[in-house]
Amino acid sequence: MTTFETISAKVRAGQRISADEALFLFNSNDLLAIGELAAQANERKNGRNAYFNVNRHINPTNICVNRCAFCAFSRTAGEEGAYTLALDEICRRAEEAEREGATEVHIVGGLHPELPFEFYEEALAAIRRVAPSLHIKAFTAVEIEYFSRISGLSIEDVFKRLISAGLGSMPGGGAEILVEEVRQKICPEKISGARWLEIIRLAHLAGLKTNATMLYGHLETAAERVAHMELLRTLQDETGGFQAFIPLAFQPENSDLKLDIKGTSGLDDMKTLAIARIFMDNFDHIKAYWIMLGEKIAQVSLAFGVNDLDGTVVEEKIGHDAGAQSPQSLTKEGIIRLIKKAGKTPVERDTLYHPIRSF
Ligand code: V47
Ligand code: SF4
Repeated sequence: MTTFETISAKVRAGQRISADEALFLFNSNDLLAIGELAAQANERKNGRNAYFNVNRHINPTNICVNRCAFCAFSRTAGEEGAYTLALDEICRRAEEAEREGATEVHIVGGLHPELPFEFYEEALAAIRRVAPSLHIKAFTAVEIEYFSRISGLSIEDVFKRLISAGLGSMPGGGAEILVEEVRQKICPEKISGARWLEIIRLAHLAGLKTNATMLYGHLETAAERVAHMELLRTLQDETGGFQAFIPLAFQPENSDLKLDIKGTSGLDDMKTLAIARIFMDNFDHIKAYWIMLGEKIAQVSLAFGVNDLDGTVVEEKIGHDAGAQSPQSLTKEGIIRLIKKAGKTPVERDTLYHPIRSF
């Protein structure tokens, strides 16, 4: 019979817990016990260190042919608020980021009906020219699949071309919930969960590190969250190409998902992050994305198994278009203060988790 004690004994012995055991934890309200277990699992991997990076997000366009029901960021071409950045503007933002001490640009956007694949290739090459020290973390598996469709290139060739233009790694977006039944309700136009996993597998085979996200707090069940995490854990066993797992708390404003919810609760956020740490035993990093969680929840999560707070971001659109109440940007000093007050050692990292400096 599953009890908290049997799960706890496994985790303390460094053994993997099953999907049923993870579900047992979701059904428990003993947040402190779950958090303590997650904190131990994290400390074994990361000691007292908590990572952050200095980065800037750039979203080249919000025009998207998909229009996922949960997404308040996307627009149809011609709709009010639709935009596409010119290459010059993308370069200006990257240059400014480098000048202000960023080590990374994080680039994701909508699936634009007219921009050719070469636009994205040129954007990477241009960023590399104007800001050569920046690591370019760009494009979700959903965008990569779209590039293959619009260019007629294979996924492998899309990766080859983007890597030679300057792509350094990939963020973890587009995963949402990988279980098809949920996916059909929240983003029916998007590539399937199986296809998302396949493209990420090909990214790892091409030598790219990626992250993985999970959009939670809409109409998925706890069992579906666990199934999502299990699919990622299985792929990680195979490739080892994932760096961080990032649960993204759903922001409900301005979305077409007509749910009677006001966003996730602090308890659910904390439990989800802690269970992710315990269950995803082959992921080194569990990231609390402070943009969606708010600074306070993100800070407290450092005591519940989290070891990464993402970055300075500078300008955030996806969460804020959906009503996120967090600021657009945190300064490096702000993140350092937040981590220190939580009793951890702030470590600035580069995109690939090489430490740059401890504070
Ligand atoms: O895939 C869209 C999510 C993702 C909403 O890899 C929403 O380091 C909440 O993936 N409420 C894009 N979430 C952002 C993303 C990300 C962010 C930070 C770091 C990394 C990383 C990746 O944003 C989308 C989708 O899952 N999203 N709408 C919403 N209303
Ligand atoms: Fe487009 Fe991505 Fe928004 Fe879906 S989540 S509508 S694919 S920008």
